[in-house]
Amino acid sequence: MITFFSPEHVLHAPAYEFFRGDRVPCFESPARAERVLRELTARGHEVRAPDVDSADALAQVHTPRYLAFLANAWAEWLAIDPANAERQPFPSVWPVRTLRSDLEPANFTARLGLYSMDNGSPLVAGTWAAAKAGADAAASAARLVSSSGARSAFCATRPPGHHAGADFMGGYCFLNNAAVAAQSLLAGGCARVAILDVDYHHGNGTQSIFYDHADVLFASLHGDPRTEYPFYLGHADETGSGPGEGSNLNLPLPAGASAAEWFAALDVACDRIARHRADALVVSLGLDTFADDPISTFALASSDFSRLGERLARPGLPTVLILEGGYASEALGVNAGNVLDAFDGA
Ligand code: Q9C
Ligand code: ZN
Repeated sequence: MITFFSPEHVLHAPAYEFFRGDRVPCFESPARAERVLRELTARGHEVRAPDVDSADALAQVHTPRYLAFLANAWAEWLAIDPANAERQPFPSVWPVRTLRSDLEPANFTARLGLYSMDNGSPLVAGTWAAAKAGADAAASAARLVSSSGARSAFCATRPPGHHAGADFMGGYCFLNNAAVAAQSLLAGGCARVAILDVDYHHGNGTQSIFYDHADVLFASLHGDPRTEYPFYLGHADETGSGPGEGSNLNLPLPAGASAAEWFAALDVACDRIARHRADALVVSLGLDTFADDPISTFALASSDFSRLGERLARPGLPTVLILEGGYASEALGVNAGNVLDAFDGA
């Protein structure tokens, strides 16, 4: 299948994030996408630059004031002090319960907190350009499968997207690429879309964006939020709201779950997707379910990613696969390649 890859991803290369109070090198690094690109190229996959502007889809997925903040954030940060060019901004205050989030404070750090769910999403000069190019890749993949008859397309995107909500960043994510793909598929004529999120972490942003939509099913298997990030969403009792009641399926698994448990949950998610009668499938393809992932606790082997690819092809739907997490950089290319090659071969 064709892979969309935006070289601008390298513009998002923050120096550090926080871990237990210390600054540590970012787990979400440019090396991730480069490993995937190298392996897919070696396996003979065609790689294309994005050729669709995601602006229309982004305006459906995110709020105007969040998009404006993200696009201008670095310029505002520099305007405070030119020496900020060498510093990473982090939020330090958030509008939690009882505080107002309807008003935008003038203060930059206060707005950064308003538009963040955590302090784990470092923002740098090129973040907007990299994230926008990733969203363009998602829109490009959606157009390819909805209008050219292609069976599938992959986006080797970073930064990832599934923790980003309508008006907030979080968990290394800024723009919700999977939501952009789903929205683009709807705009391209699909009446019903299913999103399957197989990242280790619950895709809180994607769930929240489509929570009251009947036409978009969100199904996710992930580490139980009682112990795993993002902690505050992803429980089994979250089934959708209003018209979307019944169109959200969470399958939390205990930390340390085996590959057998994981594939059993995958079957449950696929059964639900079959009942949704979707016209297209979006896969949030996190690879942090890998046994050697440095921040996750599931146990998939590289060969299990072939099994996943074969399983994803079974519904027979036009499918957009989008890279989310996965931090064992050395194995990332092989694991992504195994999913795609098994999908193509099924
Ligand atoms: N310092 C995705 O996989 N917590 N995001 C990291 C390590 C946040 C993961 C803790 C994990 C977010 C897209
Ligand atoms: Zn993840």
